[in-house]
Amino acid sequence: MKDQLEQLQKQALAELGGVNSEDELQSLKVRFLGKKGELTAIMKGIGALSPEERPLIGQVVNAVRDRLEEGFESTSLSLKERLKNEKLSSELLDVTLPGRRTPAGTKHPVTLVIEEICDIFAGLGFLVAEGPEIELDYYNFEALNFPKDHPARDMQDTFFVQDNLLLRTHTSPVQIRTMIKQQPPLRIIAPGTVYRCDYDATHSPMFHQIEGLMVDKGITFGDLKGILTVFTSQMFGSDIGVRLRPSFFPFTEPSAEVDIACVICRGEGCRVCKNSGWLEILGAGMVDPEVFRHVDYDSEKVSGFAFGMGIERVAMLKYGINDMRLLFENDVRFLSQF
Ligand code: 2U9
Repeated sequence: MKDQLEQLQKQALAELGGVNSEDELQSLKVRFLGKKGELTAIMKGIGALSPEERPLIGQVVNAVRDRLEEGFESTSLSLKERLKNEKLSSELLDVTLPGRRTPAGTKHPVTLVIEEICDIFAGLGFLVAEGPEIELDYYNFEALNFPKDHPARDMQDTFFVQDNLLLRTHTSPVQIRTMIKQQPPLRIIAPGTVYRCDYDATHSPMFHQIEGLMVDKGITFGDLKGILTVFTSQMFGSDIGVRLRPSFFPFTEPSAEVDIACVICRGEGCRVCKNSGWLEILGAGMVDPEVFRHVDYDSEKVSGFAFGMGIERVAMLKYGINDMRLLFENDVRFLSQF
């Protein structure tokens, strides 16, 4: 029996040397020292020994149990230490390595142009005004003096939500709403998204506009020309040529279309300006008295000018983009160039 016990101790200590995890250690302990383990199994034979042999073997059993318990305890400690060191070295962090860059977004060219134009007009004392994109027919057409049979009011040109409700076709209703709430003097610009049924290389069903409105006593067409000249020179360069051509809009009288000298050929004639040397960038005019009547302004006492421009068109000219659809395809390789 003594041999058996020594053999068991040898076997257990040998297996302890190969333990690699807490689980293995635990099951080894159960196998050798557990209630149904190998040591208990050997001890069951003690009853069959002679009374002289029993205390001697009892001592050996105790010595083997003590030795094994000590072995399990020290293996458990060294295993914990080893696992901790392995974990630490696998998680080793080199704090001297350069950090990973988070890819930063860029502003959309339309946003850049809106911000630039708003900054220029802010410098001229204009405040930014905003309004809803889903608009009543009244604010979008009626109050702006569009006749009932005007083609813009057709379903082919305007997205109707309901009978009297539509996606605004310009930001002009913002100025109408502002005038209803506020008395002159007024100096506002209204940037925003607008919608029209139109789609090709130079038209998108969703696009952006900035419109401006100035109303006070004694505002003249000369004030309009002055403000627009400051704007075009700050936006396109102080030496840029500007010309006004007579035009017609239901909401302004007189009205004009504003051209700048072609930013590509500077007036020489090229493909972009269709050899005319000029690029149309704005519409403008003196606010029609009929519009003032709708917002209860007295056109005998005050007058005003208004203007409007399409942002995508300005962005295309400024950045040399030849297809408006590129602005809305959301290709980051394109958008991150501006
Ligand atoms: C009120 C009164 C008058 C705004 C104006 C234009 C001329 C104009 C176009 C430019 C290109 C629209 O995006 S575009 O197609 N706009 O030509 N807009 S005057 O006149 C107003 C606005 C509001 C109450």
